[in-house]
Amino acid sequence: MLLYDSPPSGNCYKVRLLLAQLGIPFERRELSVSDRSNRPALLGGLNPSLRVPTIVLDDGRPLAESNAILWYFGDGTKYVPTDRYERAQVLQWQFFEQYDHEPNIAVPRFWLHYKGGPPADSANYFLSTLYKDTLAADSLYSFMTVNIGNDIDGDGKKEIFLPNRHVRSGVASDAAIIILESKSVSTSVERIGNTVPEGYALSQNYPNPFNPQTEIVFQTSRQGFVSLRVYDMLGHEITTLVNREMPAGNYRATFDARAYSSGAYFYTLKAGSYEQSRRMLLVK
Ligand SMILES: N[C@@H](CCC(=O)N[C@@H](CS)C(=O)NCC(=O)O)C(=O)O
Repeated sequence: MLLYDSPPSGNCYKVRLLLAQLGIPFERRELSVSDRSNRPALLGGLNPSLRVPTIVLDDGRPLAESNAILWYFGDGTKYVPTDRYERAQVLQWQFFEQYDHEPNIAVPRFWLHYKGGPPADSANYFLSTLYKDTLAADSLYSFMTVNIGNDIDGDGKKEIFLPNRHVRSGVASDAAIIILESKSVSTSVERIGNTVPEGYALSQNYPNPFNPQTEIVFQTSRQGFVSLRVYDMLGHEITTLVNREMPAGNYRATFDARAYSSGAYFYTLKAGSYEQSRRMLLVK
């Protein structure tokens, strides 16, 4: 049995812990959580999301999703009850863990560990959402800043998460999180000149390689909806630079990649039926 594993991943830890508790031997293949370039070759065909944990059983069948793996090995042992209501309670906890805890607490903590530090320009952010309507009197709140630096809701502004660092097991009101949203669109797009170009074009970014900013020049020959998005090597969208109706013209977009790690990225311009992608290299 082979577990595709990553040491800092909480989802992987759950699987290693249960297998150890049950005394089930397994082999491990460690994958990096930051450099994901070997994932398609290793996990393609095993797990459509290319994520860890992914386990390959002795008979060759793959299984993904940490909680499905826990259920597979736990069922029939003391870790999964037989009573119908208690089984449903296990699922209740597992869905809570993936839907509420993992993205709001675990992932921001992970980013804090790997990226670190408060935003350099905190004055440019305003309080957008409080995860809990009211903070509870018996919880201790100390919000740590995690600059995820991503435009999560696609409105062109960056969000920052501030999870509470004093989270006690089983105390729901501890799981508070503040979301800050940048006041302005985090990337600038300016029109160059007033001419109306002939045809559509997307230029190679300049400078390239770059750190941390680069400029992407493009032209549109008709008024219409334009999107310019940046993707990582796996095709995951990491930010939206433009997503709006624009008059025909020449434009220069600035991509600020200080929140991202070194590597190759793609940017794609879509306008009407025109679509063009180019590659750029961030070297830190
Ligand atoms: N819902 C999945 C989440 C798995 C997941 O997010 N894995 C992370 C590590 S904790 C990963 O592989 N990240 C790299 C990537 O998304 O490509 C599970 O519970 O197994």
